[in-house]
Order: sequence, then structure tokens, then C-alpha cells
Amino acid sequence: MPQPIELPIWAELQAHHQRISGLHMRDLFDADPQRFERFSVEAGDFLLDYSKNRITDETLPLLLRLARDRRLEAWRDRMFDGERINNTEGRAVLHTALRNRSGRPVFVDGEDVMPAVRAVLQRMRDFSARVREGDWTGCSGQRIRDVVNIGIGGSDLGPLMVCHALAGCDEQPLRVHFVSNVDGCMIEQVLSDLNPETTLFIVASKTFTTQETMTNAHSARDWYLRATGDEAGIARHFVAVSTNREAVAAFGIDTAHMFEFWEWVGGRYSLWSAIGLSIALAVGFDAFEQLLDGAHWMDEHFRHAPLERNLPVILGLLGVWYVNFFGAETHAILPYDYLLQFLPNHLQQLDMESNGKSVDRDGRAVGYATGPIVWGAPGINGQHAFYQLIHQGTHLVPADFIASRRPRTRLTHHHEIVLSNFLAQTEALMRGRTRDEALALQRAAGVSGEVIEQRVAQMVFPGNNPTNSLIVERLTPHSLGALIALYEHKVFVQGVIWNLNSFDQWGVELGKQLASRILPELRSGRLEQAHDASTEGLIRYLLAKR
Ligand code: G6Q
Repeated sequence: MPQPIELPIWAELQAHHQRISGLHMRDLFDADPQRFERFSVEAGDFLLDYSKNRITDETLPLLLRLARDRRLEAWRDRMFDGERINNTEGRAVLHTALRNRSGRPVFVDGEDVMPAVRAVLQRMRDFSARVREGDWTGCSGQRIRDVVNIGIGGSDLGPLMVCHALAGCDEQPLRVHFVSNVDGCMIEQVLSDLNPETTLFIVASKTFTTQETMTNAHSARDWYLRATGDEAGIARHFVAVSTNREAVAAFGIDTAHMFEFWEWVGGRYSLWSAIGLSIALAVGFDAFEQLLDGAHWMDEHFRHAPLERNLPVILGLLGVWYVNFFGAETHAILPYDYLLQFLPNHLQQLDMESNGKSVDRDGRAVGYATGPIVWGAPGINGQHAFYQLIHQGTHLVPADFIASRRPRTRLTHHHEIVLSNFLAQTEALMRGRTRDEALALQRAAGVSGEVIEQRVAQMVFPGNNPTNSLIVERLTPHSLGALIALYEHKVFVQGVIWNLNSFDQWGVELGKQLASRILPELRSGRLEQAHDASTEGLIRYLLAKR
């Protein structure tokens, strides 16, 4: 497969960029009162307004040609059909099967995976109902009050984000906590408030070998045993979510209390699998199913909507437009919704671990930029922290603004404030403030002389900073599922354009290997391996200070 930059359409896009990069969006809006209607799409739970982008009528058709020349639709179908498109690990990529609500079979090597998917969902339904209703009791016969999910990366970020988003202000029978960091402070802090007789631990690990998770799981077990002395009770207080039955048994968890998933589910795509058990416990299995329904809705939209009205395709191509033609190095995710507080963290992993690569799926060095640095925080808080750089700094920061139309809070006057800021910021980032406008403001305030020039220089905002406005009808399990799946497919679209395997993560290996060499040195107090002078100096320093 040729690299994208070898395609004629790439040169056409470069030429188009040269023609339009000097245009200001303020002028494009002035010239076209229909710009919003022409550059927005309503679909399902969403309105996507992408009119505040540096595009003209020609841009999207050219980007769509790029997508077609990269055979996006064929790649998409290969993913949904269970082909082993994760070529470097020889695996299919089927998180979409986990939320396949259509009754359609999905085959991997001739075997339909759907019966096994449905069987695990049924087990999750039964188990979560028993725990939530107080039917599953702890070792002393008391009902479970707290659940601790022990996992990291893909076995943490997705469920944490969803639990926070869906719990909202509603009363729930269980409190769900997350322990990910192996720094002992985290588990100590979480456990300090809990009663071992009413706490259930979920050890969530695809491999069941992850150092951080296994260390935390052992500390949790020690804590439980120190308090109760009841080995047999472990069965009532520890369950596992994994693909590795042997390791679960070796840890001492009865495999009858193991919730299975499969190698064709990538960690950062796994919240739809049994890794979502903490979600089902936190908000109930019905809500978990609605989350799956929403993601399935987005899968169907991605598969069937024409590319020009296809939400993940539009978002993916606009991202490529900025990364490859404007040289943008970053992309911000700015939810105007407290409940989506952890969405930027989840999307950061999803995007950066999937497309943060410089070798393509065929093993060639890429000669073009790939995944941007994805970051973000709730927009309202960001306004008081880092928006200064987006408005007046020297970097181009394309951003997604996400808000709900209908609030979850009863304090609706708060929601109006949130929305007014959402709208004002995207307007400000698009329009900016000209020198004349700044001058007029200062004159009206009675400023004159030297001060006015000084002030005006600081008060000019260049504007022309691209944003997408994504309005979710209301944050529900369904719309949240669709929202997450939207970003999964956006990442997929970009991976296809850049010819990447978005489903491996070889770049996390080296650090893990080196840590496993250094740990024995810290433990024994002896330097045994050759290191560079800096690393050796640091190890000697740490050992000498013990
Ligand atoms: C995700 C990554 C990574 C993974 C964690 C936890 O795609 O592979 O974040 O989820 O390293 O792995 P385990 O679930 O195997 O403990």
C-alpha cells in the first residue's frame, strides 16, 4: 500500500492548503450566512458543528477523496468482519462485537464469537444484580458496600471515566473506587476508609501479569487477610476480569468468579467487555447495556452513514487536515460537562497509544506526522488555567468542545452559565479581536496616550483557531456509549489515513523491561547492570541515601 504522501491527492491537499491558509474564518463567516447549515451534521444524540474550522467548500471533498484513496471503507469492513487487522500481533480487532446488539454473527477464524460474548454479559448481569441487591454477601454475611477496581491503563481509565459520568448525583447502592497507581499511597488512601467485610475487589487485568495491578492486588489481599484471617472468604471478596485463566487461579481467585474476555479486545478498547464490570456494579447492568446500545448505534452510523455525513469520518479527517497540512502538533478535548471530567484522560490513551507511531503497518518509517498530542480538561476550569495559550500563544491548538444540551443537574441556571461559556469561547477562538476593536474598547474606557498603544498590543487576539462543537442531547448511558465509540472510530479513521496499526503498543515495552532490571538493584542495594552515567548516578544517589 503506498504511503499517503505518495498519493496524488496529498499534493492536491497541499496546494489547497496553500490557497486557503491565509483566509480568516471571520471573513468566511461574513461571506456566507449559511456556513453553519452547510458545515454541521445532526445524527442520533449529537449535533456536530464543524463550521468553525479553517475549511472552504473544497476542503472536505478533497479530504474525503484522501479517505477513499486510502480505502477507508474497505478497512472499516475488515475490522467489523473480524479480520486480523492488528497485523503485528496477529489479532482481530473486535471491540465492536462486544456491543453488537444486532443479532448478526461475528466470525473469528470461522467461529461466531457472539454466543461467548452474550454468555459473559449474562454472567455480569446476574453477578452485578446479586451484589447490588445485597444477595451476594461478604465473609461475615453482610452486604457489599464498596467495590474497588484494581487495574491500570485500559483496565482503569475507561471504567473510571464512565462510572464518574453516569453516577452523577443519583443515589447508588455501592460506592465504586479505582486503584491504578502502584504508589502505595493510592491503595492506602482508598482502603483507609473501607471495611474489609463489606468490600469487593475486582482485579481487572487482561494479561494478569501487569506489575502495578498484581502488586496492588496482593496488597489488597494482605489487607483483607490481616483484618479477617479468613482465607475461604477470599472467594467472596475477590473476583477477576481477565483473559488469563491460569494466572487468575494462581493468584487464588476461584475461576468460577472470573469474568472472561478475549485477545481480540485491546486494553484501551475494553470497557465494553467484562472490564466494564465496575460500571455494571456502579450504575446497574441495564445502564451498562444502554451504554453498549449507544456504542452500537455509533458503529452502525460509522458503517452506513455516507462519508460526508459520518461523524467519526469528519472528525478524523479534520484532525488530519491540521496535523499534516497546518503542522498542528496537539489536539485539545474540552468537555463543558463536569460529568465528563475524565473523558480527556481516556481519549488521551485511546488516541496517543493507538496512533502515536512513527513506523507504519508495513514496517516503513513514516515520512509525515501522525497522532497529535491529545490533552484536555473540563473547559470551564481550563478557561481559568490554560486557555491563555490557546487564545494568544504561538501554537495552533485545534480543539473539540463538548457539551450537553439538557443538563443532568437540577440547578439549571448553572447549566446556562456553562453553555454561555462554551459558546463564547468557540466564538472568541474563531473571531479573535482586531486592533481596531481593541482600540475602540480602550478609547471608550477613556484610555489615551502611550498606555493605549501598550494595552492594544496585548489585547489583540489573532482568532482563526479551529474548534468543533459537539452537542450531546443529554448525557445518558446511551449517548455516552455513542460518544466514546465516536472517538474510537475517529482514531481508526486517522490510523487508516496514516497507514498505522492502531491496535498495538510496542512503545510501552522498553520502559517495562528496563524497570524489571533496575528493581532488583534497588531491592538488593547493589548496582549489577551497566547503565548510562545519568541513570547510574541516580541509582547510586538513591542507594547511598537509604
Ligand atoms: C491498552 C494498553 C494498556 C493496558 C494496561 C493494563 O491498550 O495495552 O493500557 O490496558 O497495560 O494491561 P492489563 O489489563 O493486561 O493489566
